[in-house]
Amino acid sequence: MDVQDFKIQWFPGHMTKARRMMETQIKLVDVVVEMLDSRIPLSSTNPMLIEVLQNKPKVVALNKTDMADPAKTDLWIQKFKNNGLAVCKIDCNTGKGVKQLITTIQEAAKPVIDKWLKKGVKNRPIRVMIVGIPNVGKSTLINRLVGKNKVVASDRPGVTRGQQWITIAKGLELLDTPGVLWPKFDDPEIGFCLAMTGAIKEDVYDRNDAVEILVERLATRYPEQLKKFYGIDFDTPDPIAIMEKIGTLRGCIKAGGVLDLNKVVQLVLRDFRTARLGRFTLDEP
Ligand SMILES: Nc1nc2c(ncn2[C@@H]2O[C@H](COP(=O)(O)OP(=O)(O)OP(=O)(O)O)[C@@H](O)[C@H]2O)c(=O)[nH]1
Ligand SMILES: [Mg+2]
Repeated sequence: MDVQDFKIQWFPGHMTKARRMMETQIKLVDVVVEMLDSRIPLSSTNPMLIEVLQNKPKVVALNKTDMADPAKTDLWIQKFKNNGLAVCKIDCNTGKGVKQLITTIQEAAKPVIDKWLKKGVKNRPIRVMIVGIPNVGKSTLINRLVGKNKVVASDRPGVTRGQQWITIAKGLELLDTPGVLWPKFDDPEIGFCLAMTGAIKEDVYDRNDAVEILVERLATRYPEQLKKFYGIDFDTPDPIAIMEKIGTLRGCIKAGGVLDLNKVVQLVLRDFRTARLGRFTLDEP
């Protein structure tokens, strides 16, 4: 299975609605935080946002750093900085980096605040809109900042539907938005990365195809981790042979002693998505 043959049956209507809502709200916003998944900093960047966000100051937040390859995350951070972007690495599950993110947002808002001060406007809260692909952790960040479960966050794409402003401490107001994808992926690689990290619902792509590509990729880039975690050995990154080995060891066998490929696929996907298998970055910096 070549990643260039990987297909996604697309496009959910509520995303168009979400985009329109963003276009309306952007007028009220001082700073935009684009949350990316640090396992796929490139594939999780929404090319559509450039038009929608106009020239608002932007801060990039690389989330889920606890699940990504730390060395690659640092390379990505450097790359974003080289491109002149304000960028922070965060982990919303533990709150690591969140303080630094707030500081960076305040710095990005400084020109706007100075303009207000000239007009005599004091103590106006900074309005921040959080945007990003589905399931990247936008609602989790807001809950962490407010210190309670103000908005619903859950491990499924498409949880947030409406938009709501939430006041947090330090003179900030945050707007949670529904995760947005774009109508067409220029490269099947992007669809693959979004599918594997959980931004796309499973009913629009072939899970077995996707995991075959994933296993081949991990076996090529991170062979030692794969070998160690499953207690297997291999010389070439042949995904089917590797999945057979995993299946045999883990008892994914159907009646008659045949390999239950669906079960292996489910297992590998779970181990990958929970990061028990290891910390991986799918997009190369
Ligand atoms: N490991 C890890 N998990 C995270 C992190 N941030 C969020 N999550 C998990 O990711 C899942 C999705 O989080 P949400 O906050 O609902 O994502 P969202 O971006 O609001 O998703 P939509 O509303 O569907 O667009 C949840 O299971 C979170 O617990 C993180 O930094 N690390
Ligand atoms: Mg949400």
